[in-house]
Formats: sequence, structure tokens, C-alpha cells
Amino acid sequence: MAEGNVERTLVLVKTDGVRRGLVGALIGRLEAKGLKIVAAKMLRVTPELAQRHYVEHEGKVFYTALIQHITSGPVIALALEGRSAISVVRLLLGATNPQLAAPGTIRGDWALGLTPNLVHASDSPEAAARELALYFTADEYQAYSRVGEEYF
Ligand code: FUP
Repeated sequence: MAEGNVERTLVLVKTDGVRRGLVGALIGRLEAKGLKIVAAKMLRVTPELAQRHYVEHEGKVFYTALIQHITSGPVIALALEGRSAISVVRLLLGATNPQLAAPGTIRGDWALGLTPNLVHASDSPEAAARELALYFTADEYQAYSRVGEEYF
């Protein structure tokens, strides 16, 4: 297995994760894996931002519920960096539907609903670039070295 290129990905702790008090636990899982937080903020997603974020789902039966949910309370947006970060985060989250997510994954262990599935994460390099630009400006990223970085 190749070492993997260093990538950046967008993670949102959705409002169900914030309301359930799981922010620390969720971020802790991602940090413990070796992913580095390079930008972070709490925000309320506006309907306009939600529409841009979920543009690929416009017109689907669950679209209205999706927009309603993401705009219904604060979220935590994170830019995470690491080797193969995009696919690694998706594996840690587990299947989109928490009822089908494998035990041991974040959704498999901690979620049950489909729309309130705790976390969003970019699913491709193209999506990561597009989504990171929706939530962060270039000057919001921090460059620093993590202790133990040689292991990651
Ligand atoms: P994911 O990339 O894992 O977030 O999954 P999708 O892009 O397929 O779905 C985006 C969001 O829509 C997910 F948070 C879950 C939600 N969704 C529903 O609410 N109902 C569905 O039938 C499918 C997805």
C-alpha cells in the first residue's frame, strides 16, 4: 500500500452532533487517527450556503429535509489534513445510512437516523476543493507541526 498523498477534506459536525454533545468525541476520533485540524469554526449554515453545499441533491425526495436539518442549528466545520484524508475520513464515518454503518465506525456506533447522521465529509478531491472553499477562506488555514507527525 502506497503511503498516500497528503490531502485536505471538509468535515462538518452536523447540528445533531452539536446538540447531542458529541463534538469533542467526534473530533477526538479524527484527531486520534492522525488527522490534523488545519481550520475550524462554529457557524450557522444559511439556506444559501446549504443550497450551494447540497447542490447535487437538488430535486431529490430528501432534499428539503436535508436543507432543513443542516440549517436548523449550529455546525462545526473542520478542514482536516493527512495522508489520503478524504477516503480515510469517509471510512471512519461509515456508511451514509447509520443503520447500515459497520460497528466501529462513527455512524455505526453513534447514529441511527439517515438525515441526522452526525457528520458530513467530502467524498472526492473535487468535492473537497469545492466544499472547503464554501466554508473557509485561504487566510483561515493554520500551518503548524503536530507532535509525533513522523508517525502520520
Ligand atoms: P454522504 O456523502 O455520506 O453525506 O451521503 P450523500 O451525499 O449520499 O447524502 C447526503 C446527505 O443526505 C446525508 F447526510 C444523508 C442524507 N440523505 C437522506 O437524508 N436521505 C437519503 O435517502 C439519502 C441521503
